[in-house]
Amino acid sequence: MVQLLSVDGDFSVPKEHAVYGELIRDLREADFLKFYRDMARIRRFDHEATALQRQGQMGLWVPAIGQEGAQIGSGYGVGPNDHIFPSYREHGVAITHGVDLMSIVKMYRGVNHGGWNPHETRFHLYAIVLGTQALHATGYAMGLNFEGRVGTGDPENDLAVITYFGDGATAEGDVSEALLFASINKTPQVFFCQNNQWAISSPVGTQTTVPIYRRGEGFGVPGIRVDGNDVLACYAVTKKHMDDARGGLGPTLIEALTYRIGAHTTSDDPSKYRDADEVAHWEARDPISRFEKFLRKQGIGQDFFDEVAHAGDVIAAEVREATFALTEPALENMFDHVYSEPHPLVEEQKAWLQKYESELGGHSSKPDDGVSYGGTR
Ligand SMILES: Cc1ncc(C[n+]2csc(CCOP(=O)(O)OP(=O)(O)O)c2C)c(N)n1
Repeated sequence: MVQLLSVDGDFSVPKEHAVYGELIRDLREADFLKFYRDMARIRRFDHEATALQRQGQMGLWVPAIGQEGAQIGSGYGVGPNDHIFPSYREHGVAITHGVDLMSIVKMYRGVNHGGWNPHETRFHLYAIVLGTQALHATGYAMGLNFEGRVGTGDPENDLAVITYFGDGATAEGDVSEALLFASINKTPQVFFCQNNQWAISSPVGTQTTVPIYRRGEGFGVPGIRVDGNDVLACYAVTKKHMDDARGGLGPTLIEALTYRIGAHTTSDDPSKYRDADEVAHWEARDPISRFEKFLRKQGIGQDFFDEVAHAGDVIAAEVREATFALTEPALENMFDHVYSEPHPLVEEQKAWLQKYESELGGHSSKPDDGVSYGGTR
């Protein structure tokens, strides 16, 4: 397993992982501070979103607490033009590629169509159906091969694709099919599995009998395991294998060993199926406090941590205020983007609902959900 930061925040590079260590040596203090700021920001947002769901402001919230190291580290390891195919928990990765926090809130409130424009962000829409995004990513990566966007050495031209999924999703046929097609077609692609140990109430041992990073071997996709609570290792391993993929060396499966500290979603009570001792074990390996120890050892003072805590309070207040100000979207929105061309059945259903609503006295809506869908949808 690649680990560059000990639980006590000491940085060291084992000889066999020198290639990853070199990538960290290229980073500056500003990069380290950015990693910390973003991990803290997304955790503060996560707590606020959970509170908003409890107050009835969102239908559901999916917390990513404990997985910030895997998400922020890997997110920054992805190149600026690469494409990202996430599952529904990748809020940390989302902010490393410019997705606005309120877009995520709106999606879980159910007032927009998925949240953001993948054409602008290259961060594709959250996949709720487990494993489908692995196939979408492989298909996209096959297209990059087809268009000659791989291995030319031109940084403006070459691209790679990353897909995120959980340990439970590896038991879906879609992930196996995606690995096979990636291998056969030598796609420019990374499969990034966050093994957070649980698929709702099913422990990882019920999904696989071999370590997840080895699950690609039979398909011809090499794998590597990284400490998912070590933001630096996650950055370096992702960057290395995305760079290799862009350069034409084919796909890699990365397993980030981490832990879902919170509930699966706000509809779940994990105390029903797992021990408090297990949670405490992983809380002691928290990615944010580990990185804080590292930064303090680098001489970063209390002022910085105070500033980040204050920024978190400001963001939480802004998100809260913006959520309270949300209005219902226009009724037509749920019909308008189902097909790219008008469809008679959809038109009929829309007309029926409009008539029904008008009989009830009208639908109080705002004609814009705040998302620009661009020209590619
Ligand atoms: C095809 C499919 N089957 C079942 C579900 C219901 N479901 C939602 S999340 C989940 C567990 C997923 O666990 P994992 O892949 O480990 O990801 P995590 O939620 O832990 O991030 C299940 C079974 C689904 N969304 N899609």
